[in-house]
Amino acid sequence: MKKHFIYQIIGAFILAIIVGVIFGDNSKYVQPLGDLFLRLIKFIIVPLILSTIVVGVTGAGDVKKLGRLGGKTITYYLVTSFIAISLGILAGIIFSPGTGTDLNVESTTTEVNETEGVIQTLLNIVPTNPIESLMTGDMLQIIFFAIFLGIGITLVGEKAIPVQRFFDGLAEVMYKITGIVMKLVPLGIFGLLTPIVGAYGLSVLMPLMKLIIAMLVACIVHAGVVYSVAVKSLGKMNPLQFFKGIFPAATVAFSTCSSSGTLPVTMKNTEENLGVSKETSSFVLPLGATINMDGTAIYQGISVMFIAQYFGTGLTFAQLLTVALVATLASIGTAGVPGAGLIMLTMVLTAVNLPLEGIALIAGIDRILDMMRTSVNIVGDASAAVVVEQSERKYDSVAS
Ligand code: DAS
Repeated sequence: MKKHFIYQIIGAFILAIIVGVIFGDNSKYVQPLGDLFLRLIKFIIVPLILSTIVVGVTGAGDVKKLGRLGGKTITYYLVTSFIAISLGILAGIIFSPGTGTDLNVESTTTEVNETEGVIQTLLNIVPTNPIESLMTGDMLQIIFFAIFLGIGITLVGEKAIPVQRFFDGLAEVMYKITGIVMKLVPLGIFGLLTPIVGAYGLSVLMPLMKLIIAMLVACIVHAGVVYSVAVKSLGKMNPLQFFKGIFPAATVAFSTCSSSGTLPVTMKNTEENLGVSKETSSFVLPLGATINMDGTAIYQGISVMFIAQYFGTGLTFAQLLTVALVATLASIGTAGVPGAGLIMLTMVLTAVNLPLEGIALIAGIDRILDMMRTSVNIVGDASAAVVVEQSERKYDSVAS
């Protein structure tokens, strides 16, 4: 990652805060710059994810290696997500205010709409019409389709080489287009962040500062401890080199609040700065951007504890376990788009019979929490890519 690019990103952040504070609500006039950047990102996501996963799966070479790669990736994701949710619950217990705090929330009187159960969420991953999934941008279904397309190509072999070549070419084209779009990252950060700083200012954050601080501390502890230990012990990489290498993608995730939207940058940083092969990154990262969301898992844990305390509802151990399971699955089912975690929070609150009024409590500052959780989400994905890459290298050296 070129040094001046990082300085441009940091400069965009600082400028966004200055302009936001000075112009307040009027800073919304730079929003179109952010919207343009988000549209360009959305424009490349579907063909990029489809082609890179097919390339990642076929690149594995044989179904056996594919099974090994998938097994390691999913195991890593589930373990780190469970640690994240446990940390979120712990932070929620430590930081959430006593009952009857000074926040008064109008009852949202929203019916507890039937959130799709866990089973339905998992069933929805299987597309009934993959072309429709591509058109609607249903990430989990696109990933399912791409993985099976790759497995099919691998199993067919010779006859499917033209199909494999098509996706190899499409992936290269998408990488090139991504590189062009990425040059606009500083502009996008400025256009997205300035209106948020202008809208929220600093005063409105005061009453919910505890929740924001809890989220910040839990995210720093999770990323700083879990990912450092993982990349050092399993990835054989200096944690400082890891965090420096993934920093640009983390800033894009912070500004866009979209793991999927940040995916092109995550892949670029992971390959160019962290030395992960395209074969590993194009399998581990698109999958992670959609199903691995440690930041979201932390957010679910903290939010549930904050809401339970706020409404004076203690949670039994069994309910805490339910929160841990449902929040882990909720983070898997959360789409890599802004605000998706807040929607999934209804699933977790429902699972432990907590009032949905709690959503109104959090919605006001959700964008700020989303910035932190999305950054952790993509850093977690990158840590998985480093760990899986190292284990594959070790495997290859042993196998050869
Ligand atoms: N913003 C989502 C993402 O892109 C995470 C969330 O909303 O929880 O990862």
